[in-house]
Amino acid sequence: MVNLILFGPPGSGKGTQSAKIIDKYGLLHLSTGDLLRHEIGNKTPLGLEAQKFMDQGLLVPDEVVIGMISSKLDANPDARGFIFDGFPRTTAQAEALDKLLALKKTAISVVLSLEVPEEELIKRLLNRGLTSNRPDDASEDVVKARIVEYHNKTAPVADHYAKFGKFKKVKGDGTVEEIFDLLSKEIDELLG
Ligand code: B4P
Repeated sequence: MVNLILFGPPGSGKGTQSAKIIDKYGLLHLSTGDLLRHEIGNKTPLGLEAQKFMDQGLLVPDEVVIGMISSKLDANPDARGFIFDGFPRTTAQAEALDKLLALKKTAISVVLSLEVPEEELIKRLLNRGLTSNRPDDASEDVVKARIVEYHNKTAPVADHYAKFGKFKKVKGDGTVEEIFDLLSKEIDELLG
């Protein structure tokens, strides 16, 4: 079983590349951003709670996203492997994920980190904001708040996995296909 984390700051292309990876490798895609937007779209209590944080560019509380991921893992016992997109985003989430996977007698195989210059991230997100209707892409202030959250809370997740030799950086600026080729090489190596 192969379990990947696609890691990187907001706008680094995690969602874009995940879509291509699931097509090629048949892994199950778990994107906390997509799951949260689904809850918001259905106006569930969880969604209404999450929206307050997301609209300000802040991370949603750990217990909310950990609970969502735990349910998805339980609901898919026969998956060949998972690609975690946008999760874990804090060290507490990473520790919880390690425990959840250990209960299923598996573990993270590798964390692939998309490295993109900050000015390119801001450009991509504001550009998506022109058409996406996503409040968290709509203004430069909120986009910058997301990048600050990333540096303060998410970047330390890299150290958590580097300790186990599972953290790899991949160049994340270039065309979508160029980046996908680099990611595919890493995954092919893993699959042997
Ligand atoms: P996410 O939905 O995870 O989204 P993201 O970080 O904005 O983007 P991603 O890196 O996937 O970029 P994408 O491919 O879309 O998070 C949204 C919010 O949800 C968070 O801020 C937080 O509030 C909440 N949340 C989610 N998970 C959480 C967690 N675990 N804990 C707490 N809170 C959580 O690409 C972005 C844009 O760039 C697109 O327009 C794309 O077309 C473009 N693009 C992609 N690759 C490109 C390339 N190579 N060249 C040019 N443009 C490119």
